Amino acid sequence: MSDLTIELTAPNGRKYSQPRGLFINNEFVASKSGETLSTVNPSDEKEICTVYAAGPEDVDIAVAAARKAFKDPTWRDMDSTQRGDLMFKFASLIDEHKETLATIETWDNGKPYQIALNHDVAGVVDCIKYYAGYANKIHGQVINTNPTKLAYVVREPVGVCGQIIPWNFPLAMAAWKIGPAICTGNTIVIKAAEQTPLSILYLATLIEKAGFPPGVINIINGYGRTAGAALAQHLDVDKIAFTGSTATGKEIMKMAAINMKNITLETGGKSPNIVFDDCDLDQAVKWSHIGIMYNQGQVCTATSRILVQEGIYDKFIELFKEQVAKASVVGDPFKDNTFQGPQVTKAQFDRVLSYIDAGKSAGANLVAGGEAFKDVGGKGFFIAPTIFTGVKDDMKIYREEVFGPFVVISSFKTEEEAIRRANDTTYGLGAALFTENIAKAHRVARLIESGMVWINSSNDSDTRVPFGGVKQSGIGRECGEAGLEAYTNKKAIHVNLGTKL
Ligand code: TXE
Repeated sequence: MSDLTIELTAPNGRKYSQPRGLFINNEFVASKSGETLSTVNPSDEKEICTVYAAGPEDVDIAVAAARKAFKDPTWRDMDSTQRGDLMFKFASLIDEHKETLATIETWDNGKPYQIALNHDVAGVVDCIKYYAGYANKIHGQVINTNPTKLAYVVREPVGVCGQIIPWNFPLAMAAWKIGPAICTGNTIVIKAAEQTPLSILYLATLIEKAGFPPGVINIINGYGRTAGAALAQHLDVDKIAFTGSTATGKEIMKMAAINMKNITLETGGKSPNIVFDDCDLDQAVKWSHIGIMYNQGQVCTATSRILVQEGIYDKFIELFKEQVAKASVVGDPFKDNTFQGPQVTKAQFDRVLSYIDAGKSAGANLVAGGEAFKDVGGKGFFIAPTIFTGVKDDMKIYREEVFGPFVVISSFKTEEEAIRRANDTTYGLGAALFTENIAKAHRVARLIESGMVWINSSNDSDTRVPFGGVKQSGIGRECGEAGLEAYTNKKAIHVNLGTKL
């Protein structure tokens, strides 16, 4: 057996072949330098395996493969319905392999298996199918100018797209990038996060089976500062799509400037959740819990700042605390009733603990959690769901993204104050609001500075609906028809039908 595959048995007993190579030209290959990276099970802190890590020379090879495929008539001139068919086939293969994909996702990332299966992988199938349907519906335009001129617009693929994804939803973030790029006829080099390299390599095994020509979808693992930076700076990459931290997003913007790449960024957030005193309190409590604690709190749109109107502040805290104690079942992510698994890595675990320390030393009131959760065999990066109340707007824990099961709550008096404080952030990704007053709901939604607003709900996302932020939460949109924008260029063609000089 070559070292490009390893036979593994996951903690739930599932046996499968794990690819370890870089997926370039429909083949798994070793990195040129032989460098590897190690990935760890966050539930027990043991290494799962190592995979090959791309360096700049591997990025060159992957980009060259993508460029060759982009120019090759097999892909360039493929009938758009056929391109859609390949994507539908890919979606069915993902569905057939969903248990293995979800197993790997849970093992490598720590997210509960039931969620990995029924949300993450189901969402991947949904997304690829959605964009498959778009493949033969990308239309241009004819613009009426005058009788002796014909002006029409064709939508063309951008070219070779570099895509850099994070570790919180490894497969789902891959799908959000692959779907719109491929249905519009681009070719891609996608780099997974070094913390979660495994599921995407298994996904790669389905690409050739689906019938994609070599070089259309290339998948590499590697570190951000080497492989990611090489992709962002590459002169033969036409577009960069990135999901990750705001700080890295800014670095990517600078690197992408080298050849003025088209860029889309989806970065961090500190999304507010405004709970008015005329809300359905029971529902507000339940959605507020999901809004921050889902996926171990590792969600860019997590509604991590709860602002509660003063008349219901004490009651909300009492009920919210009860809800967290009841619904945030922390434990082995392979157990069916687990809601919260470990944080993805030791670094993220330490980061959350450091914010817990910051909250305590700033004098915020700790009402739940505030420490590591040790009841899962004494191992793993588990954090007790943490609630701070009485949090002041200038505290670090109120202003910075924590990315864990960690929420801050404070009270407000008026609608005007709630809007002002909700917007008092450099971020602008999501915002939730709870009220039974329909006019107030829409009035506030309009004034919130964010890419998404949830009324009487939190953190809904749907492949068909645009997703993205304003301010320092990003540039551009993913999902929905809007997600196609960044993957096509509009070419204007002017035809002279008889204007003589
Ligand atoms: O993110 P990075 P990290 C936030 C969250 C988290 C913090 C740090 O607050 O705690 O970011 O996480 C690649 N050139 N989010 O350090 O660095 C990297 O390899 C090119 C929010 O993991 O942004 C990975 O593939 N690429 C977020 C990806 O960028 C680089 C999800 C994300 O890593 C690079 C994740 C470089 N110089 C973290 N440096 C969200 N919006 O959902 C890193 N990368």
